[in-house]
Amino acid sequence: MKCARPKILFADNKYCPGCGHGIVNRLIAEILEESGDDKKALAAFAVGCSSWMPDTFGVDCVQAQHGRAAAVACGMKRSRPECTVFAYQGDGDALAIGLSETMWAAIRNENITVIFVNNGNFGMTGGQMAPTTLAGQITTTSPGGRDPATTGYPLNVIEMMRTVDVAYLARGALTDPAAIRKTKSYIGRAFEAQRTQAGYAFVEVLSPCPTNWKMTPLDSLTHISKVVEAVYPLGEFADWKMKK
Ligand SMILES: Cc1ncc(C[n+]2csc(CCOP(=O)(O)OP(=O)(O)O)c2C)c(N)n1
Ligand code: SF4
Repeated sequence: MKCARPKILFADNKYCPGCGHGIVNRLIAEILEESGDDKKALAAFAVGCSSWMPDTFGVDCVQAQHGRAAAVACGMKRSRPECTVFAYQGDGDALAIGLSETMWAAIRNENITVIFVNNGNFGMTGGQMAPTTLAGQITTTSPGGRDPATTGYPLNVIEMMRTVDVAYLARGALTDPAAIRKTKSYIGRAFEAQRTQAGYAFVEVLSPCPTNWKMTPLDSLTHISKVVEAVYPLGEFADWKMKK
């Protein structure tokens, strides 16, 4: 059975075969279309492989400077509160150059939705070490494996955000259809938080980068479920509805 592509995705994506970005793009498109928010969606796209998004994802958008997508999304939402605003960022973008903007949007509990794609490296520029790179992981800038003694430990940004008052935090994966469905439900809840004015919502998605990991797409998914999820556990970590 061929599933109809959401209309908002007006062209085939440009990511490498087996990349997780294409799946996450599709989930966001489905959620926006199913909720009717596609008519009033505004996006702040990041620098990185997500910079391909404006070529295929049909919403009004700003291509933010490196690391600044959350700040741009805050400005969009404050000036156009009737719109559904989301930032879409990779881990290098959101946690290396953009950690300050990422955290301050959360600390202010801005009423935006942030979708954060964690593939453990700087994908677009050739697989350099990112804040999320696992201890011992080989990248082009950690050829002997990441050494926490000199570069620190992998950054769990959801744990940082749990220390401030935000509406919604979740981490999903794309390892099989059940995981993809769960991730879709997390992204849906993150947009629901914005619709109900609950405040800041952040969904991290553990995503394969087979090209830079130098693995097959299938091995990349196994690597996430066997290795990456032990460092970045899946689940919901804050939920505004539970606070009431
Ligand atoms: C100020 C600035 N510094 C560096 C770059 C180069 N640059 C472009 S994409 C990128 C990496 C993005 O990696 P990530 O956010 O993890 O996204 P991915 O490509 O993995 O999806 C870098 C460093 C840039 N464009 N601007
Ligand atoms: S380099 Fe990695 S993150 Fe970028 S499109 Fe290719 S597989 Fe995806």
